[in-house]
Amino acid sequence: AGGEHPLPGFRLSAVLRESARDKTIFLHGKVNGDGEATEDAVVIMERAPFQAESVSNLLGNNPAMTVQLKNDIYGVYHLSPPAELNDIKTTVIRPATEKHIKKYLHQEVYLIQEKGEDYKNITLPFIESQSSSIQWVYNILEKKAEADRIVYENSDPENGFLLLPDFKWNQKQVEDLYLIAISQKRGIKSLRDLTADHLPLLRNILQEGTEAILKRYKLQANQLRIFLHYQPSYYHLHVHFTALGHDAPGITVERAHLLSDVIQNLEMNSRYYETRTLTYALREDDALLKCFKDSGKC
Ligand code: M7G
Repeated sequence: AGGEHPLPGFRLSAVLRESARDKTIFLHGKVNGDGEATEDAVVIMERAPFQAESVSNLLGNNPAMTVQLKNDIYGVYHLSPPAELNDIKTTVIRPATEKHIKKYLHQEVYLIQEKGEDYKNITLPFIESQSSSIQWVYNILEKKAEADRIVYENSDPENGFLLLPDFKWNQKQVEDLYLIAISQKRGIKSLRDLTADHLPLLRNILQEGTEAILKRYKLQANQLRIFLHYQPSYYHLHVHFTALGHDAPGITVERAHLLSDVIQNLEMNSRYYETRTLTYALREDDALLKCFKDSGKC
């Protein structure tokens, strides 16, 4: 739709969020779709992290530096970087759903204490009523998308997984390394579905995933933060691998569950995640929060 350009005729509707510290901006816009139609798009722009090698090459080549301030031993300069150092990573979601747009909008958040029975009575019916698509996951598993990005594959249909770069990572430097392992088996929605039956799968992800990352990126297992989200955004089991030194988004205590802890908990009690209360935050406009407020009328 709308020709070759990813954002034909982009018009800004709203700035959803921006962060001077993270050098990111999240936009909601309209683009031209088929014919007269317009489509919603979410665009995420972020300045790429520096790579020591390219900046040291640049500085070694006497680049033009315009002085902004000079005082004693302190100087601040403006340096126009060459194109390859001026990369703006741009993520486009199109057509974006209402949910995508809301995901990036700043909102008040509230904690939920979800008991095992709340999951069955409130959360599960809610998840099942949502049409949120995980087609992108199936595309990866079926090698219809991102096949050239796969870092490691265990093709066992029960206990296998695919490991590939998360789309949050530009793969240029390991400082902000971010990969995801996606279970070959379908139908495991989230942490809540895990039992001791899934231990072989989880151990494979931990063991083989860390080995593959060591081989390819030279980061050791003890330099990685390996975790699951609860709630996730996409209900097909996947595990996040991030560089420990990187403050990746989504690593807050109320959302991230270390894979090694998950494995141990299931070793101790197969029904651990079926029965225990799980705490997580929901945004003010999240329909699931409303379900909890209406005490289960979902
Ligand atoms: P999550 O815990 O379900 O939700 O993780 P989150 O997005 O709120 O963290 C899904 C993970 O998959 C995230 O880290 C996303 O950045 C990543 N991801 C999402 N999509 C749609 C894609 C995609 O199309 N390709 C790849 N490689 N990663 C994706």
